[in-house]
Amino acid sequence: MDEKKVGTKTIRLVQGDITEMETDAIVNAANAQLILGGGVAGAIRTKGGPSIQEECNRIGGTHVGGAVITGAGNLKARYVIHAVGPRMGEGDEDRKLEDATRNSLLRATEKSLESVAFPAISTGIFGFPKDRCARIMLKTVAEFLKNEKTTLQEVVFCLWGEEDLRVFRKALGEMD
Ligand code: AR6
Repeated sequence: MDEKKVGTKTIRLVQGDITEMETDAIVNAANAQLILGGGVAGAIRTKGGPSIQEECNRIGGTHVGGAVITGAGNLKARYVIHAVGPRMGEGDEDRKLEDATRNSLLRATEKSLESVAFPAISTGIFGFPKDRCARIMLKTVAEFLKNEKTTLQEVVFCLWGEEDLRVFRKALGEMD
């Protein structure tokens, strides 16, 4: 199952490179210093150009679980939402991942955006298990779309590999 309706809104799963997404915003898997390193952040830095890091530098940083929004430079999306997921082993990881997801949805709503694409936050360099990430992020998004007043109509999960897509598909299928 690659799509789930939450009322009139949609959660969708796709496989691919998040920097190619044409959603209003894409979410970066960021660190608290907002220094764009490897993985998703590296792809955003390379394809988006220097303005995104420059804007991050002006913001300076945010807490783990936080999310800040910048322009998207040369990317197809209009905004990048930099969500700081937990590093595995630092403690309280599930709650921090939930917060990072929820804060991203709040930033998108504040800008009246209709669509946003997420990567599997924390599951690369930060070492968070993918199945646990899928359950937490999908549940947080579904509850947000169901309960909060939001302009968002579609939330996409853009998964890098086929195996990641399978893991998210399974978690989406197991949701109430
Ligand atoms: N599109 C979609 N997903 C991707 C892409 C892409 N282009 N590239 C990687 N992934 P990661 P983290 C997947 O490491 O674990 C950076 O240095 C990847 O397979 O990007 O939150 C930052 O600056 C994995 O499943 O993020 C931070 O310091 C998922 O995206 C730190 O890494 C997240 O992997 C953040 O680490």
